[in-house]
Amino acid sequence: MNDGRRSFICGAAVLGAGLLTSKAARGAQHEHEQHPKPSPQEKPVRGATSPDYSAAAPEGFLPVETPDVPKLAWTMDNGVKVFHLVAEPVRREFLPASPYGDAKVVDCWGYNGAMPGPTIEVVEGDRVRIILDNHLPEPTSIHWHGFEIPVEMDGMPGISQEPIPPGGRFVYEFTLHQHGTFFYHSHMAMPQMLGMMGMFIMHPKEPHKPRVDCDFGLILQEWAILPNNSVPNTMAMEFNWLTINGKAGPAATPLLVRLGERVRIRLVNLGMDHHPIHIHGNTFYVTGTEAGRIPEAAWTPGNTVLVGVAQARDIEFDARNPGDWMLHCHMPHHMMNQMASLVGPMTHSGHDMPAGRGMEEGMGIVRRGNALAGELGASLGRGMGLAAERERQTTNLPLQQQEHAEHAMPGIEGQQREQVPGYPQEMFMVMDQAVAKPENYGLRPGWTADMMGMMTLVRVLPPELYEKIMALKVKAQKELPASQPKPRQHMHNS
Ligand SMILES: [Cu+2]
Repeated sequence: MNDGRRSFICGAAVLGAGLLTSKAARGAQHEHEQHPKPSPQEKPVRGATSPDYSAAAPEGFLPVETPDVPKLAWTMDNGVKVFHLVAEPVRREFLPASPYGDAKVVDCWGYNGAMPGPTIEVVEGDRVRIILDNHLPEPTSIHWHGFEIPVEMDGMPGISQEPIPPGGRFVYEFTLHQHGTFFYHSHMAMPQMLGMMGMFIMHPKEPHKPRVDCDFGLILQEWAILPNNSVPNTMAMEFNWLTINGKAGPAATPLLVRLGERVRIRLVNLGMDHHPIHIHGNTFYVTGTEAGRIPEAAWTPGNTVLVGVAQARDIEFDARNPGDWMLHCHMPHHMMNQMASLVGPMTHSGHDMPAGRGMEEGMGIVRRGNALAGELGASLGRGMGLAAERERQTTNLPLQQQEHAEHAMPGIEGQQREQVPGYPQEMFMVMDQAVAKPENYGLRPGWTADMMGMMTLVRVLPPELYEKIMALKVKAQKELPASQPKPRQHMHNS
């Protein structure tokens, strides 16, 4: 019944039955892609993705780390870099199981078993061939977003190529003269909202200056997923799950930086909303867009950068301030998992959710009446507070949160407290154990409490702690062969 961190109630029948029952904590279920990089002699194989950031990076270039997303390995054929993508359904765990509920596993579409699709890394001037096999039940193609390539390679079904039928294959081949943060995606709108996209990094031949010591890539996505449902509603206009590289906070793997290093973070947005991405404790410069490098004279300082739909933004900063700094979208509703605004009012208002009405209405699907009708829509999310008088002074939180809120206000206790309009509003769910991994070592106990939605951490670590975590990663890697990225190697950077 608990369908993620923010539990919905799915009907009056379940209101009293077990909503408050905590499930036993389960171990974190990390996903491990085990695809070794093929040797140059081998033909590309399906799912030939490498979890080792350095293995699939062009030699001599600082690999771009895309936490929680594998890299796509390639083979060389007569001077052409050959990649192999398979479009297919992918089940993705947004959030592991925790005492608050089951794992949130979502039926997405992606590439090579990954959602977002594996990161492709090439160098300006490369000639690349991308073999695309369609293992989806419907036609597809790939659009290379912003690439200046011949139109017949543009991946526009109907316009520049025949749609690739289920079971079919299309071979894209082009020479790349650009550099920067790019991405690839299906040009069908609905499949985009199921996750069909991936990052495509083009390193410049000549490294940018000043050079960076670490380079990260993050893909921002949003999802509308009904309670107890695993398939995103691609037609909904309101979103209740927000992810970075396919993980919702606190499951997103933090970005590890050694104190004093220069950092680049590449942000890509392909969804329905813009995302003002904010970092704590550091001032960055915006150094690139989806079309490549911005001349230094035009860099603008900031701590929040608006990443619009279909845009990419590169930010860079010198990590001089030690600490575990939040990096997150600042849209308040993008800092939540499984928006719970529907549950509190219904339970607090003294009116059980009427039998026979589902939560679909809460996502904007009104099956009868109008969206603001008091007997229907208003209590179900869209018109919150607009129609039904009885809901105006009630909270937004699910029952388990209401029970959890125990902070006393001087002079206001018990029932009195419950009469404070809006009470309670705080949302805390501690799930440190569920997301335990080397990258989270040393974080303050309870750090997961307020990590939700489109949110991760940039950990600027003193050398000792940095080395300790790298050692833990190596140890974890040995225990789970080929499943964890290796520590970053210092190379030429770009
Ligand atoms: Cu956002």
